[in-house]
Amino acid sequence: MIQVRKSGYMLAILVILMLIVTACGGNNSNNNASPSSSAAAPAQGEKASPSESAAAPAADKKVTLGFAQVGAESGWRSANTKSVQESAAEAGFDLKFSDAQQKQENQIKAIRSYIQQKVDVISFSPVVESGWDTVLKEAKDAGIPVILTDRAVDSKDTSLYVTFIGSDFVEEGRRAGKWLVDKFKDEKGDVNIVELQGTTGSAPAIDRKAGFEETIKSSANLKVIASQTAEFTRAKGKEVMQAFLKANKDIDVLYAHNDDMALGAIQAIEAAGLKPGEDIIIISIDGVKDGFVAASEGKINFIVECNPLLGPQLMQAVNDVLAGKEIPKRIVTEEGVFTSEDAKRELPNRQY
Ligand code: GYE
Repeated sequence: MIQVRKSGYMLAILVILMLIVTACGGNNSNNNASPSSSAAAPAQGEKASPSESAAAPAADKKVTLGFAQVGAESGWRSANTKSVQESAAEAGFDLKFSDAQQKQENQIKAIRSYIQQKVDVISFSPVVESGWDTVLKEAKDAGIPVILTDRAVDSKDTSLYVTFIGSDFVEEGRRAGKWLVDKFKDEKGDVNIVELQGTTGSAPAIDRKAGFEETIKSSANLKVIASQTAEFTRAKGKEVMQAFLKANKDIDVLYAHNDDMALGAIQAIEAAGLKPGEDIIIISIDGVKDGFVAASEGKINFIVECNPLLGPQLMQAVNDVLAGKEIPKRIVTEEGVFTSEDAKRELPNRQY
């Protein structure tokens, strides 16, 4: 009887042990059977525990790009901003974006804050050419690569930035000048030109002026009789053109460093009872949609294209720099020129 009772106890213990083992095993097999829930669990755990979050690849490897934009002064700039934001999102980057309202001090502040935040790469379109060495040196010392887009700096030390992606503004000025020289090749009398310059001290204003002057100087009768900045904006373009019209009776040509200033000037010309594109020949640079509309209506006679869609090239450069690849010091964007006739044809295809 004792034997029977003993083996009865043993059996009971065995059954209890088996139950415990099955219960544990059941839990384990549940975890294994459900990969989706087991994948979700560690992600939550990583957020809670800093030691585990160091191993979280997706969250930690997201590239941070600090972009210090010039402002929102023109149609070109809006298209450029959109291109940068969309391309950064497509590339899966964490974009920190700031608008400097055309002020260098704001851009410098933004760059310093990106350095502090230890972003992976800094990019910016320098509002003016000079005065960047100190802040660029700070970025270099912090080991953060800088990519210039759209506008160049005049720093002698080119090791302060990795590359400059943007247009050849001197060439744009030359293209504008060449068209004008050709248009007036049979004209013997004086051709009076007024010029609306971009932001004083900016690369596009300096270079577009230089390229234009270089090409028209061979024709002695092509004369720039007035030249002033209108800061790349429509409002200023209108204001300065009004002043030009008041001070000069015989204006034959307007050369505007961008479409927006030309569009503002067109309002002033019309208000003065003159026909833009006929009484005054108009050349501008950029090729944004509103510029194309004016050109297709014959109000702008010639547009030199400047491409604002720099986002994809910038993101590519960021990836290349972080991958340690060698990239060219200068990446030039491709662009064309358009007469009123071309503008009419091209208008439906214009993206910006
Ligand atoms: O032409 C003008 C803008 O830097 C190329 O800036 C850019 C210029 C562009 O405000 O419209």
